[in-house]
Amino acid sequence: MARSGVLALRRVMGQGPGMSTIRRLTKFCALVVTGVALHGCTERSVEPLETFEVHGTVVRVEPERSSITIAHEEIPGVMAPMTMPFDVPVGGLLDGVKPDEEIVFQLRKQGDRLWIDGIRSAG
Ligand SMILES: [Cu+2]
Repeated sequence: MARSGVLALRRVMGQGPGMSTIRRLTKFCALVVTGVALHGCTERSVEPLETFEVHGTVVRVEPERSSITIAHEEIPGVMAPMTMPFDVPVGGLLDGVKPDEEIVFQLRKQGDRLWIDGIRSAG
């Protein structure tokens, strides 16, 4: 289907696209973009957003990668105690956070996605 689409596109380009062809292509692209966007939204909203307050010790802070590695305690129903990196998409959350610091962090889970959107010192 993609292949025939490319062939059709080539044929159109070869003839030199008329105004109506360009309009049709624009409409088609808009539909595809909208479809992808709606699909993405639907998929995301199906997964429940879960929140966990987790205790851990900071191992590594990498603001340039929006990442923090934490030796964390058990997260019931999610995972056993371990040391692992977490995404921290919210800017500024890693400011002042240092290795060996004891923290309580707010972990968000939606489907397979995990990220941290809150960090405070446990001391
Ligand atoms: Cu883990």
